Amino acid sequence: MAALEDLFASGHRACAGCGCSLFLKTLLNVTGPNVIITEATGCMEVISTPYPESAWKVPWIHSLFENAAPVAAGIEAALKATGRKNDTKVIAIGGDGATIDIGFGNLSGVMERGHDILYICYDNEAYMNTGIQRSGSTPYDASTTTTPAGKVSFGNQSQKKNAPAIMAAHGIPYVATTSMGYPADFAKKVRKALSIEGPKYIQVHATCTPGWGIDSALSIEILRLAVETAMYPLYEYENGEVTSVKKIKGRKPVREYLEKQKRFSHLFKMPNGDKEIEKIQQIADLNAKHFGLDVVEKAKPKEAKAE
Ligand SMILES: Cc1ncc(C[n+]2csc(CCOP(=O)(O)OP(=O)(O)O)c2C)c(N)n1
Ligand code: SF4
Repeated sequence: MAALEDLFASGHRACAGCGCSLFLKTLLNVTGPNVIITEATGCMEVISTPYPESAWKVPWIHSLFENAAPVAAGIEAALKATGRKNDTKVIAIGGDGATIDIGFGNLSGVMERGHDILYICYDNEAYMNTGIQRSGSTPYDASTTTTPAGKVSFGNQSQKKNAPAIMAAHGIPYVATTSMGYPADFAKKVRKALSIEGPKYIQVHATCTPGWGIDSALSIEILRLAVETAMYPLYEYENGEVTSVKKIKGRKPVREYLEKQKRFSHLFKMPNGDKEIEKIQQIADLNAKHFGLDVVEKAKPKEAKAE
């Protein structure tokens, strides 16, 4: 069997252990060549297109920070108007800063107008390209350069914005969360999204090694811990209703996820850090309750007593 050609070429400039570049490579393995990509400025654009080089072997267009969704919508409309839509898929990509903060209004408009595009937000939970500033998707208590942990603060004091729920509230046909800790789950959801006509939104959890302060060799393990602790629940919405969740057998305490990352290391050193970890545990517990994530072991039938 012929080897699959990598449509996202090696030699780009991502850091070792970057979950976001793994996302791009896996995405193109799923889509194949018949795809047009629009991408908001951010780390994944910068590492893949240092002029005059490009890692992209498919049609790819740069857009402004806030504009990836409208540019994709324009391409989709033009393909339809010129009778060239055929099976060509149009995918817009943005980081969480581009998607969940600055491009959120534009994205909402595109979803509302029913364009046949797939929008994928790679969620590394901060503005990494410009130096690890907090975004609306940064988790509670994470230390970033704009929410530094120190004597007066435990780090980011607002909760992660629930962007998938807001996308689902548009009543679009498909919304999903996934994680690069589970590439097969990611591939399955992208395939499903691309088989559906209309606007689709996928949010994929992906590591940033310097931004999270992690050992690059632990990238996948840490992403899996986010799912296994219910810090990053995986689910699908179809037409506004939750239709599937990734269940968790023997949910792990959030400590196991937090302790491997420098962005949370202050919680293990500061007075009252334990109380903050308990608050984060409550966030995970709520996720588990809301989506029914915990696998409940069935009680074993009691053995009949010998007469
Ligand atoms: C309107 C506008 N504001 C700010 C910037 C500067 N800028 C470029 S990339 C970026 C951060 C991108 O963050 P995110 O979307 O989370 O992607 P990441 O870098 O984490 O991959 C910023 C602030 C810009 N290009 N345009
Ligand atoms: S800074 Fe973070 S997001 Fe950017 S290439 Fe490095 S690991 Fe990936």
